[in-house]
Amino acid sequence: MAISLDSNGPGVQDYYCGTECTWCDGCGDYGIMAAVKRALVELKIHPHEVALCFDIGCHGNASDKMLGYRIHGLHGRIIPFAAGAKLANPNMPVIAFGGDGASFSEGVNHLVHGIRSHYPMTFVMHNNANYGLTKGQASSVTWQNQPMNISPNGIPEDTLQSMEFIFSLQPTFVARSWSGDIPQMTRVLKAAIQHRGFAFVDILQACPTYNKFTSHEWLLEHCFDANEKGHDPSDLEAAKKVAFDTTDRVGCGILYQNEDHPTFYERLKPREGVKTTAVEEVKITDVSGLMKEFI
Ligand SMILES: Cc1ncc(C[n+]2csc(CCOP(=O)(O)OP(=O)(O)O)c2C)c(N)n1
Repeated sequence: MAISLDSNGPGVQDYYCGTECTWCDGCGDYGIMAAVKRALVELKIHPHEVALCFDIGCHGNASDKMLGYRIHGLHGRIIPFAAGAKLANPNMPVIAFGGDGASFSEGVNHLVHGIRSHYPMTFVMHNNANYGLTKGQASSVTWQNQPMNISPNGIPEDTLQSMEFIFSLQPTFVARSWSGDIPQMTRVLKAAIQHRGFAFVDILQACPTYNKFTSHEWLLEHCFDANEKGHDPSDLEAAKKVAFDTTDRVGCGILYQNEDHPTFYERLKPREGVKTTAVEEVKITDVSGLMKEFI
């Protein structure tokens, strides 16, 4: 990743966008996006140097609430958009944002292939454990027995064990944080942005309007910083233990990090030794002859 070493890095104000926020009072999206801006500023990345790719959902409305090169995709499809941007211009940091609905239902296939492809990008999952934008339906990570809109008696399905699922895909970077802890999210996001492969960042997000079971207060009480308690992110087995066991407390921080695995781009034989990026190789091609064949 080519991060600007300009000592005159941006300030948070450089990411400021005047569009009015429409998130509910107390929504975790405010804290998450504050941490994203802080991470970018601390890494001295200017708005014109980063691609910010937003899925559809409450979180996706951040696409017009901070500056940067921004894409607002289709529900569940932001990972392929973001991967395409990164492969076209590997020098540019690419951050994709998606909800738990998009990530574990509509776009779960893309999450699977994003992780196993080792696309060099960051994926931030705004995990409010429900479908926020469409007014609080259960997602696959909603707790069972929780009355939600459309399922007032609780969901009949099992709740997805999301971290077991993520670790089954042999990821190289897994972190968890929560929307009330801006310093921790900032630290985690900085490491994720600098990771050379696919960085999966699960942010447990307060949703005061629809999620009544993991509220800001619940998260404050249950989340702890596993790294501060001595968790070593290079230890895969220890990482799984912290990630899976959330019975009493929820371990946060950088859970697993492996910088030794090659990325998708590094495995692409045709790009070996090529100094230009795909985006620099774009040229105008005359297709009129080809079109004539169809007339
Ligand atoms: C393929 C597709 N399915 C469903 C929808 C309708 N839809 C738009 S936003 C949304 C909920 C988003 O939930 P989530 O991804 O968890 O994000 P949140 O709003 O909670 O941030 C749904 C179901 C859609 N736009 N496209």
